[in-house]
Amino acid sequence: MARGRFITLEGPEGAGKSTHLALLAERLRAAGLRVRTTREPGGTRLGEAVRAILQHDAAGEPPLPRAELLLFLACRAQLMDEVIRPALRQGEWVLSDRFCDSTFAYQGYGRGMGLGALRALNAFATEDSEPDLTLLLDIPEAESRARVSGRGAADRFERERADFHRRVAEGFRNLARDTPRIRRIDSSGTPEATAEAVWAAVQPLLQEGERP
Ligand code: Z5A
Repeated sequence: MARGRFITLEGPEGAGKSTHLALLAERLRAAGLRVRTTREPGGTRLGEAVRAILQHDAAGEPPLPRAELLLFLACRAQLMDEVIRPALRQGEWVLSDRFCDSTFAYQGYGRGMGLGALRALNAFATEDSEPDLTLLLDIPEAESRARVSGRGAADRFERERADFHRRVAEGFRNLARDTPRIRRIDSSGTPEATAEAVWAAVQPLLQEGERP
């Protein structure tokens, strides 16, 4: 059985990751593929429990930056072994709302942790697995703020200062520039325009699958 493909969607808050993950999953299913969707942090019982700690201080105190990093990586290790690797082995396509590049952007560029150490720790958590393709949905900071404002209580990341979000957004762009598997997609237009750009970006993977 052919191995499935692993695609991640990344970007600042409100960039449209959840929206486009759902649209892409629908389109791939219509093309006859079996598709599994997941998210980080989350996607497993452990991951969803830790998500509440990471985003909403469910433990009763905010995690320190190193603890925060290790919690994200613990979620990733669990998700990798429990969901992603088995699905790929079964020939499914896996779409994840955030993955390792969020660690590099938020904990690396945002919190100022060294990228070398983050890459090594991420490799340990994933046992050296990487996405086949990463779609970076990019929007200007003002647009990101506008999309997330007015949708209820802000989570721990949404409450971060503007300069944190600026470093994260810049970090994502640097990662896209330096990493061949990352495709940057302008997500500031209509959802339809972004969906078409996403679909165009996955074509090489689909065509690979058609080769004998
Ligand atoms: N984090 C981390 O620090 N380190 C890590 O390693 C990982 C994560 C894995 C998880 O939040 C937090 O964890 C995240 C980083 C950190 N915090 N932040 N910030 P999340 O991923 O669950 O939350 P989010 O990024 O804030 O998700 P979101 O706000 O739901 O954004 P989204 O999924 O990208 O957007 P959306 O829900 O699809 O769309 C947002 C709205 O925009 C929606 O109302 C749409 O109708 C609207 N909109 C307008 N135009 C468009 C277009 N063109 N396309 C799509 N949507 C559009």
